[in-house]
Amino acid sequence: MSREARAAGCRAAILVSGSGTNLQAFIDRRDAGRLPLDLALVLSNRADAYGLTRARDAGISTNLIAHGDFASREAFDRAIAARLDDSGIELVILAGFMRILSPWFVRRYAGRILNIHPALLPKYPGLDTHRRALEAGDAAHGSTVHFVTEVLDGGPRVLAGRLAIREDDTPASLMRRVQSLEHRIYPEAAAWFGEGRLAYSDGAAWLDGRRLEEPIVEDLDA
Ligand code: NHR
Ligand code: GAR
Repeated sequence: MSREARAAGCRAAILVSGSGTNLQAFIDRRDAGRLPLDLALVLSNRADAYGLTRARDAGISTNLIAHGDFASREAFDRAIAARLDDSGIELVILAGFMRILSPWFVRRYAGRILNIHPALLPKYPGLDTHRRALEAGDAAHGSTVHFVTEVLDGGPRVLAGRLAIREDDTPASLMRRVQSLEHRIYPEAAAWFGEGRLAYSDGAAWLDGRRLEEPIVEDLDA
């Protein structure tokens, strides 16, 4: 890799399994000149992920690594890691990536993997979060950017976007509003990493040299 390519900034890969609207938010912010990251690679485990099309349209290298082609989770993860290493990736951004990563992978990229989970963590790790928040009668819901560790959806939290649940909300309406909030907070948190303001150390997230005991919370009602 040339010195010039490195100078462009922190080389990031975005991993997607689906529509990739969060990926699109990163691309839009890059195109606006406000993303201190080099979006070097988009990787998907699904051939039909629309995120791959978005990446190609944006001139980003893409890679398909189909999990079904591998005998084990770790063999799949090793193939992903090989591709990330080939591209000199320094930050791995999970954006609607639906395969749980093995402890081996998480240790290999310790402190360099971010995920966004559609809930106000530690509430509702796992799947079906919008329905669960509604059924619990919660007043608020949202999404949380966190570092990925071996604990599923349990790594140190960085930034949460929060909105008020409305009387007439359905899982679908909540999902739509949560996604549009994600498009604001996820590139923002990743930008902090690119600027060297955000780091992972001693099992915690640190922002501007301060340990985050709780995530930064933004109230974003649209
Ligand atoms: N990997 C680790 N180690 N830790 C995390 O916190 C991770 C992770 C991989 C993905 C995203 C996560 C979410 O935000 C994420 C966090 C997939 C599943 C899941 O059950 C759960 C949580 C998340 C992503 N996946 C099934 C599996 O067997 C497959 C489901 C499918 O293929 O559709 O991997 O919600
Ligand atoms: C996002 O809402 C993200 O929080 C969620 O999937 C959506 C992906 O949308 N992630 C998970 O549920 C992870 N298990 P996108 O593909 O349009 O960015």
